[in-house]
Amino acid sequence: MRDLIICCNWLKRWSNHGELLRIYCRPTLDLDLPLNASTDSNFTTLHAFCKAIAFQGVSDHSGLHKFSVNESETFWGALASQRLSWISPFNTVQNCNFSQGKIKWFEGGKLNVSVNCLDRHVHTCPERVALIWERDEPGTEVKFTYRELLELTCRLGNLLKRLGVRRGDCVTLYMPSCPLAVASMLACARIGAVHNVVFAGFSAEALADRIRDTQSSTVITVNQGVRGGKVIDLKRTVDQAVQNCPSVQQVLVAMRTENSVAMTDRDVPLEEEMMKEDVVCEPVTMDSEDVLFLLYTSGSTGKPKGLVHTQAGYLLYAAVTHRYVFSYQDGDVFGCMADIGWITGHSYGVYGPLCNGGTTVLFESTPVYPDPGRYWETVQRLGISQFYGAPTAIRLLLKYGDEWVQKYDRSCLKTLGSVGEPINREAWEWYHRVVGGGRCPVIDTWWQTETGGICIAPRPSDPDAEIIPGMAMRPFYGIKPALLDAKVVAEPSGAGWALCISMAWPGMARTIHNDHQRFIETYFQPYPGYFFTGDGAYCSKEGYYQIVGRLDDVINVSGHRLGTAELEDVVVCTIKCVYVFVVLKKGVEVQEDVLAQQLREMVSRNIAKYASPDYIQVVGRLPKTRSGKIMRRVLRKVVERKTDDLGDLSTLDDSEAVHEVIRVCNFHN
Ligand code: 6R9
Repeated sequence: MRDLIICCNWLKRWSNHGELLRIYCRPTLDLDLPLNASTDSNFTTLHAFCKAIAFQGVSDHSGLHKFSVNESETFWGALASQRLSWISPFNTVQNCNFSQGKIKWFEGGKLNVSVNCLDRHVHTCPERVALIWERDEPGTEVKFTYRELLELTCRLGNLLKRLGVRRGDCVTLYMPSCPLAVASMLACARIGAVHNVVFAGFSAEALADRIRDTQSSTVITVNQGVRGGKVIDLKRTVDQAVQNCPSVQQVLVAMRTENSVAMTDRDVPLEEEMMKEDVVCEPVTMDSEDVLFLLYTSGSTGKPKGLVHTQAGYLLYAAVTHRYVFSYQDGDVFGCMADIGWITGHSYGVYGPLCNGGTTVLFESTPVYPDPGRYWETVQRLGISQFYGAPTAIRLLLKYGDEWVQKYDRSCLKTLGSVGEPINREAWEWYHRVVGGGRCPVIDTWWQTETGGICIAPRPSDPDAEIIPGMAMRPFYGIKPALLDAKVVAEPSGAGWALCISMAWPGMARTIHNDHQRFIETYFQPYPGYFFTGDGAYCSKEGYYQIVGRLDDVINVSGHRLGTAELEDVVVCTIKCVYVFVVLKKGVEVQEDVLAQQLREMVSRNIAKYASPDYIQVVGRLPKTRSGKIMRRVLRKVVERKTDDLGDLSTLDDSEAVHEVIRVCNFHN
């Protein structure tokens, strides 16, 4: 059914309180818009939306995409008024100016994010499961309904208020993915505080840097974390960190394990104090552009950037992308494997699914604990419908072979998502063929902490539209990418063009905490009039995007710029001139010179002779960030012998991996 059908007596129906207005715009978008006539002052926007769609004859994905960028205000205005619950409606849809780095959406609107994620679902479906906490120990998951999560959030909100946390204050969380962490995020949102989640694997110094930058007076943590069967003393790390953070007045400590920890005067036993609080906590009325959270991300130089996201635009964008990119339906179980310490955990572990009234999985473990079948055993046991993981994990698991996947029933899976890095062809094919049994679309989603939500992905689109392995494919509604390269060469080569976005969207970051100038310089000055992503990309003549990787991972070989993803697709890893690092599959033994010969031939054949590797180095593992991205800029410094200038390593997962690479490189050269 390609024609637009607007379910027709909508004009008659819209005034019925709570009535659903359905706009069927098959096969791409199926908007269920709950209309509330008494509060809907934006009816005119919606009216314009319907008229415009009908008038423009939108009948497929590309038509709707065009509409969303040409009529961006109408598009986002209608979605915002209908998909969020407002305390008072907004006056303007957007007010943005890239050259000033000014990004404002839905000004004048008032709402509370926790009400949008909890209360409104408690009214309609209190016993629906909101969270499934997939604890480290398989088979011990704990479920929380919307009613329970609201109660937990309210108790925590009241506790924070009792401890003196006020609207606008920043609370730092250093916790693993767990219901108390989600409730803490939502409790901040409820009382108007700002949360700053720091991945609970960062060092005491990295944590201290982030606490100091935010001037948090309150930190929330757990006594110990449990991951991959190992116990990690998180409270001890917090103790070390706060020694150098004079702003911190109190540390709330939840008990993840039964082991007691030393408590000081500053420490507050979280569960005990929380249970003294009421299960009702009045939500604070927030402006659309008040800050919701800060999240730090490292740059290749300088100190980490605290990106700022605000209330309405972020929430709307997370919810809409969650629903349409993954085709999330009521009753589905959404399995985002990312930790809440990353933007992926924020947008698709917490805010997107909860805003949509969905059921979301909080995964505490690792892909290989207690064995490499963990993900698929979890899929079977929890009935996960959408599995959202990272290429680094997929590459790791494929090394162990297909049996670990095939042991488990994956018939509940509908969609497989990928995020964080380019997914090379081998991993893509394995994910599709073995994990999804050839049945589930693989959705490679490109986005960043800065973008707040997914910007390029194969879906939504016509359900039978093609998906090309290794390509993120199509811009999301309201996203208008531009490929520019005014700087280095006129023609794209190797690394592709600089991927920019030419107009604002609701989910984008608003500034860098305490450094608006850096925000402007980093994102808006390199290409005036555009948001610069820092990534390189190609676009095919069909308009499909392929992300090549960070432009700072680009290498220049004999005057040719080479992108890392392209080489990696052939051999799976590279560095300057070209220096290839190879990690062998488990149990594989090969003679290194034979391997080197084969790899050189493969690259010459599949890319070009000039790209053929000069050095090939087998290593046990690669330096990666804690979210699994290979730190190529660090590899480059190692082979350039600049090991005393490795840049910001605060996101490095395991510094031993760098030392190992340094050792083998020195040994061989
Ligand atoms: C969501 C997230 C952002 C950087 C981004 C890019 C890389 C993310 C990707 C991808 C190729 C994809 N990236 N998704 N590269 N294909 N599907 O990862 O945010 O941690 O801020 O990293 O990750 O280089 O610029 P963040």
